[in-house]
Amino acid sequence: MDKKNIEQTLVLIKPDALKNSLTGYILSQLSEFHTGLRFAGTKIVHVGKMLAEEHYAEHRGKVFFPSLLEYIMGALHYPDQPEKHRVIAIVYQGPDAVKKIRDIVGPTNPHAAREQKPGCIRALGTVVPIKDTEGNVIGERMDNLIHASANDSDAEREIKLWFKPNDIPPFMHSYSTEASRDFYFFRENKLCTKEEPGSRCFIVPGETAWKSDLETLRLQQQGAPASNSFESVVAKYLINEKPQTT
Ligand code: 3AN
Repeated sequence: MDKKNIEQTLVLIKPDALKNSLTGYILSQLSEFHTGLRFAGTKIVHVGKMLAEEHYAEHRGKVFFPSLLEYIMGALHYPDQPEKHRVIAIVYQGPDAVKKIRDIVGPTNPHAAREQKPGCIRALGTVVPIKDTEGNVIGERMDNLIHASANDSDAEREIKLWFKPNDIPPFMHSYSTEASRDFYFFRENKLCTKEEPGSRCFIVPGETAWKSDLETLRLQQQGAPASNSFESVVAKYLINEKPQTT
């Protein structure tokens, strides 16, 4: 298969879309009939803080960042119902996957979406003021229903953040994988290569992992700088795991 045909993109159907029962509408807009793209992976994810922070890493430090985390974690739309804190994560695959999906999704700001691209998915979103503890408006949050990767390198980073290789059928892998030769554990969000009290194993020998993740872990072990963070590797292995009690 040539590279063009295996182009992939990540879509997240966010908590506001789930709350407003827009899942069916969104899936229909993005269906193979409309886009020529196929599902390569899909999962329901209870989004933890580490995954949320890694997904939105480029917005760290911005005024809307804390609110963005609460939004994707489901805490804003379902404050008293943690069982409903989830998003639907989907990998679509096919020619021009990134551009085709972004076109249907529309501009980031729902107000701009309504003006510039009536009919796009984000035209159904809302803009919500962010207030400080005194009630002063300090920014705005865009509840725009859906995330879609902005370009090929974001798609690769995001798909590897949300999905393990074996969440995707083997003939639909777009990124290099490698069988691990080692055990990897973490404890209190730190990497360890031996089992310790309270540690959790997340990769075992023979397990197929993203090659870039294993490279990051090897560099981390050597104390050498890696281009990806340890958190970006481990977050996907924590998806839908109960928080550690030890
Ligand atoms: P997009 O989702 O269109 O790729 P990004 O990646 O720039 O946009 O931003 C990710 C998310 O962060 C957006 N979906 C939106 O919810 C939020 N966001 C981005 N820029 C702003 C902003 N200036 N004010 C408030 N929220 C923003």
